[in-house]
Parts: sequence; C-alpha cells; structure tokens
Amino acid sequence: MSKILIMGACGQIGVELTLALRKIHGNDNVFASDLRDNHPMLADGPYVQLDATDAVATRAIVEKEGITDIYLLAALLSATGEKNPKLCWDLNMSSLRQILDLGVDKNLKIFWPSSIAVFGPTTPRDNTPQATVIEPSTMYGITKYAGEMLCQYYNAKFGLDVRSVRYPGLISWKSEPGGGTTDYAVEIFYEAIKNKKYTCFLSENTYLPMMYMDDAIRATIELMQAPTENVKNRMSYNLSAISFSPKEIANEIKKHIPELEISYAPDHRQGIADSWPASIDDSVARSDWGWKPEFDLPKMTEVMLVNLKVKLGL
Ligand code: NAD
Ligand code: AKB
Repeated sequence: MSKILIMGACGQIGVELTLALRKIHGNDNVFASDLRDNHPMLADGPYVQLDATDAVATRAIVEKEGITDIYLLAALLSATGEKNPKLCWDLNMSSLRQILDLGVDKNLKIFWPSSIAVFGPTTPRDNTPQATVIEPSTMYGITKYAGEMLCQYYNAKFGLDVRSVRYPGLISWKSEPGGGTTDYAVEIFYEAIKNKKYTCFLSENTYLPMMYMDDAIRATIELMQAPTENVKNRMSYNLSAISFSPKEIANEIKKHIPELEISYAPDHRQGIADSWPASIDDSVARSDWGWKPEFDLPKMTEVMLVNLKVKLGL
C-alpha cells in the first residue's frame, strides 16, 4: 500500500494533486504538507506544516508515517525566481537534494516536476524535441536543469526511482497560480468574468506551451503508475497539450463573453516568455508510457468559464 507525502501541497498543482491522489489511495494515506499552515480544500485528510528544505523534520515524518512516495512540489517559479534568484536556487535545489538523499536511504518513490523553463533562447522554439540544446537563461530554469541532472544521477548511481515531467504553463480554476510567467492564462479568465477587461503582461503574439490542470494531474499519476521498465527517461519527459498566444485565448473567451476587452502592457516577464519554446514535441512520453492530452483550447475555455463562474458566484 502507498503512503504518500506531498510537499508544497497548498500551491496550484498541489491542491489538485492531493485531491486526486486521495481519491485513489484514500484520504488517510495522502499527507499534505506546505510552509503554509493549511488550505481549506485539504481539510479532509492529514496535513502537516513542513519546510521542504528541513531534512530533519521531513525524515521524521517519513519515518513516523511510513511514507513510501513523495511528490516534491515546493519551489519558487520563474517570475518570483527572477526577483529573488538566491532564494530560488536555495529552495529549489536544497529541497530536491534532501528528498533524493532521503529517497535513497528509505527506498522511496519520488515525483519532482521540471518545466518548459528548462529550455532557453538557443533551444529550437517550435516543436522542441525531448533531447536538444538546453541553456536556460532564468535562475528558475537553471534550477530545473540542474534538478533534472541530479534526478538522472541518483537513478543511475543509486537506483532511486525518481520520475519527472516538464510541465508547460498550467491552467486551473480550483487553485490559483503563484509567481509564474504563464499565469496570465489563468488571470484572463478571472478578469473576463469579473470585469470583462484584461491587460496582459505578455504581448499579443507570444506563443507558449500550455495545459489544462486535469491533463497535468492525469499525466503525473500515469507516469507514477507506469511500469519501471517503461520509464526510460530519468531526466524529465517533455509534455504537451496546447500552444496559444494571449490574442488567441482572448478570442476563444470572447466566443462566450463577447464584451471582453484585451490590451497589452508587456513587462519583465516578456523576456522570460521569449526565451521559452512556443510548442513542445512530447512523442517520447507518448511512446514510453502512453501519454495523450484530452483538453484543447475550446474545451479548456468552456470548462474554465463554467467552473469559475460558479466559484465566483457570478
Ligand atoms: P505554487 O507556487 O503554486 O506552489 C508552491 C507551493 O510551495 C506553495 O503552496 C508554497 O507555499 C510552497 N512552498 C514554498 N516554499 C516552501 C518550503 N520551503 N517548504 C514547503 N512548501 C513551500 O507552484 P505550483 O505551480 O504548484 O508548482 C509546483 C511545481 O511544479 C514546482 O516545482 C513548479 O516549478 C512546477 N511547475 C509548475 C508549473 C505551473 O504552471 N504551475 C509549470 C511547470 C512546472
Ligand atoms: C512559470 O511560468 O514559471 C511556470 C512554468 C512554465 O514553469 N508556469
């Protein structure tokens, strides 16, 4: 039986991943943890306040609860990472390093996400292949590349079962994103519903790889459930679903909210977006463990609007 610890559970992915894993394994077998003192959506199962860089406290919980699997989601993302590169390096690297060491010691199964941010301006921008030039230009991307190399090293050297995907920008309605460059693609839904107006911090033709959260959660669970021999890549799998620009998503939302007005005021995040791919080739994930996305732009837009209107009481 799996006993799971999720670290960074109060974030955009953590809330939905915790809920999905609790459905599969039972509420009592999925421990949510975060630096924050709790989250209202996580009240139906065990929760512990835990700093992901605190190796002693993490080991104590793993031993006390008999944890078998860890999902390490605590991190600083791209935009906040550029504001505080030192904290980004310290948090993202020290949390991963301590979990990998603990994983070896306790024979744990580990999930740790990388990102499209691992790619940089010298990477082929369209249909970016699995194995390609990787020269990230943000501190966040540097931590993801170093993290991928560490995961591969711990698997090869110690046989640690650590698995990873390079998530694109994720779009969700249950929990809000925290400090990323792709966050505009969530903000635009809130503003379209509340104010029928949105000023985007990226320019209108900035194409980026994106994915609806349900697809991301399913990919995570499918990768973790895949037979070991199918997980041939121990750095991180490219993962792809949708590629669109701010203008395209605004036009899709306008099909439901015709009054939406969009304007553009690119800020410091434009440079980050310009260094990332526009679209991703995920054929290796598809052939190794059967990955396939289900949400395109129209389907995602409809689901986002329906659910957010209910959530916002509008
Ligand atoms: P998020 O910012 O929404 O959540 C991160 C959580 O970590 C927050 O709840 C925060 O309180 C917590 N945290 C911060 N410092 C901590 C610490 N020291 N100890 C414990 N918890 C701490 O991030 P997210 O979007 O849920 O991302 C989760 C992971 O997925 C990250 O590794 C991120 O790089 C990766 N990722 C996310 C996206 C995306 O679009 N959301 C895309 C690519 C990769
Ligand atoms: C960000 O914009 O920083 C994240 C990511 C793509 O890693 N959403």
